[in-house]
Amino acid sequence: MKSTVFDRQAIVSRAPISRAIVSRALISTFTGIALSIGVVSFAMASAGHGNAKKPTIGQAGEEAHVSRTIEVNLEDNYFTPEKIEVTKNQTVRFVIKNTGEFVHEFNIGTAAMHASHQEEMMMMVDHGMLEVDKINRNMMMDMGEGGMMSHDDPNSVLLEPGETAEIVWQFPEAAELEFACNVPGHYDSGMMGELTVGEPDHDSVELSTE
Ligand SMILES: [Cu+2]
Repeated sequence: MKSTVFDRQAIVSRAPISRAIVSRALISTFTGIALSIGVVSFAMASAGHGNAKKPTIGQAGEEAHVSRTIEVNLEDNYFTPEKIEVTKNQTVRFVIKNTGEFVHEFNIGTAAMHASHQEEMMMMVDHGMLEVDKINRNMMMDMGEGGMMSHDDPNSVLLEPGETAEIVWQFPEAAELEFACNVPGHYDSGMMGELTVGEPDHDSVELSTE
């Protein structure tokens, strides 16, 4: 389908900042607080996962099978759109833009996966790899702590302000998933949304994400 045509140049170039500076400062302060609270709360969040059957979140899809493109903006600290509905067996291209002032993540997973990834992200902060508005990518590979000190899982991207990335993802089964930002403090302040993988007969979901 050619109906969704993107202006590539517009996507790549940094989006204009439109929100008030005053509210920025407030958000900044709040995130600082949330970040320190995050240290305490993520350990609790990780304590309770284990026995539920894991839905299959899917896998990296092939470019040739993309039938749908969804644009996702990462803002401070929420997503636009707030929820996403896709169809079983669909291969979706997510075009992800960080239009906020902070580092944000787009991650496809279950609630339990996000809880556990939040611990890894907290360690990245502890090791100085992740700052509020900066990713020190050169530090990611050489930490030697069980190989979890890189951020290269195919189901997620971590972006600095102004950066853009794409994920092509195939959803093999109906499931209730979540897309989330696991930067410490962000998930808890609301930076997550429902990602519903529906059965294919619901043709109308094709048009519902805008
Ligand atoms: Cu975030």
